[in-house]
Amino acid sequence: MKKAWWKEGVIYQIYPRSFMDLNNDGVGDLKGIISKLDYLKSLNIDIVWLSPVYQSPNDDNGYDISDYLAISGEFGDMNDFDELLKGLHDRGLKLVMDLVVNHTSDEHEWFKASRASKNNSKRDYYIWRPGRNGSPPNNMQSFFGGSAWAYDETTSAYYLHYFTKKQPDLNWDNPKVREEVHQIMRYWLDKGVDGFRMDVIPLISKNPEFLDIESDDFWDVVNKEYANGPNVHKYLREMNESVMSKYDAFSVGEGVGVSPAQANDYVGADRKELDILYHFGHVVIDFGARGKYDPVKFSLVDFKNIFNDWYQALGESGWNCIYLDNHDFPRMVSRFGNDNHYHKESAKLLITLLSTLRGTLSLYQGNEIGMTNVKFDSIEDYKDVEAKNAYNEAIENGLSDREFISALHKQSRDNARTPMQWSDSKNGGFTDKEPWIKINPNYKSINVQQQDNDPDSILNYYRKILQVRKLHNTWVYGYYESLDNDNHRIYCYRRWDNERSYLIILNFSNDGVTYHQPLLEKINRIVISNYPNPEIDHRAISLKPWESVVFEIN
Ligand code: ISL
Ligand code: CA
Repeated sequence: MKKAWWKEGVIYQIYPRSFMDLNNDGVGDLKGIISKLDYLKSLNIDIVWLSPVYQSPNDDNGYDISDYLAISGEFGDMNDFDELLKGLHDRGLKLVMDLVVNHTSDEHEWFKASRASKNNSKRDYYIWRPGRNGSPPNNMQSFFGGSAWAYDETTSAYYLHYFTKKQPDLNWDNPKVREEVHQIMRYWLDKGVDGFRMDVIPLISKNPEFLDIESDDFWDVVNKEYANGPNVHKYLREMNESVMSKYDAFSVGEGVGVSPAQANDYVGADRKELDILYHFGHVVIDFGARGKYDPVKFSLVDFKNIFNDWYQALGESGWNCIYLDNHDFPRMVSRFGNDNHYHKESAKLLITLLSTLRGTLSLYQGNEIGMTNVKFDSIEDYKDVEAKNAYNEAIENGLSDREFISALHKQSRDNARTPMQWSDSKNGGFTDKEPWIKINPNYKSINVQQQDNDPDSILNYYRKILQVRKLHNTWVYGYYESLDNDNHRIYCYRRWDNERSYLIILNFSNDGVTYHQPLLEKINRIVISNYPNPEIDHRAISLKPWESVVFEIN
């Protein structure tokens, strides 16, 4: 396995709106991040991924960009950005920007020109089609509800938008569009940024025929009809050749709609396309045929099988990203742990899992203190356009307000977007003013200040295991094998290379479990555990609820 700094480095994702508000207008800002640089360094992370900070009308919180070369006034200005970049580099940290180029905002100059007339020079920057007898060109749905086509009166035509109406999709078949994107990338790379997280990158190439879609299985449709279009690999190779390969920078693609079998077409070492892919396996594990608000039950065995399959599929060629949540998904401790009785234990267990799987580790702000989902009472408190659209659709379809609000409690993206909980003072120390989205009321007990002072806190465990990980390349590059894969309460696996061997045992249950494992005879030492003094007797370990132990074995 070829070594690289971006394979070993740990990514920490910042959602700037919700990280730290220094000028007290209720919205997080770049100066706020700058004020926390020493904190970031203290976490033992290596790379900061900034969700979009570009100019944007914020229909989708910055994922709708109206100027790729300008900083949003809400967040600060280019001087603040330069100061942030320097502050990170001075501390030996890297910076990755979010590159959102499947679509722009409808307020981008390109789209304003494109929609103005049929014969302007930017018309083909976007995807325009005539209607079919007063209906959209085909039956494709937007990810955020309703048709993926919007009718535009000025030129009596429809434009494609996979996300909101204010996020028109770019036409990547136009070489001028690709060159514009390359220029944007060069601008940021020349400034010194260390890479890009590429938003919905598998969606950029469209099948120009736009036939009607027959299947109604959400993920099947995303895989076959939205992602992995006819020219996606050509465009990524071109991007790599003319931009990325010229810099010591890396790319991590959001692998929406990519199956394990397709993964190495994007990240195989010989492909020269992307460096890392973060797949959707476990983050959509409970999505039903109609998507996230149609949830299905899953078992620990299903969960393990996803990690097993992706490990196999990427093999010794491709490279994975290891994460359990981000700004689009519920909080990991609420979804995969127990955020009630075993909050601390299960949060530490999940961090242990993440730290000991093969791939680049990507952590989200708040993971370090075990931030949880939030339960807002009213749709008014939800800010995400996706949540609001889904709510309206559900109510139209006859669901009650209460029913859908409780679905939002579980699945809303706003679970991950409440302000960072710095202290137990007003608004968690995030702002003095009304925050743009309400803070989770549990900030009084879950916050950085309190955990910083507690040697047994989630925060200090996180710092410690990331420190340990730096000494153990085996956790990054080593082989992986799941043991007793059918066990539905225990996730046990081995990681090894020519030099070292580790055994990881995680109790994913609220029960005490006596677990028999022959490899326990070969224990050399305990590397880290989330309870003091694990109880081992010969070939058995008596695990407490959500106990996790990492052993070095002979
Ligand atoms: O959020 C999702 C499910 O809850 C995903 O389907 C999401 O739409 C998908 O991951 C794409 O996400 C990315 O592109 C979107 C943006 O809203 C997300 O925040 C971004 O991460 C459009 O740019
Ligand atoms: Ca602010």
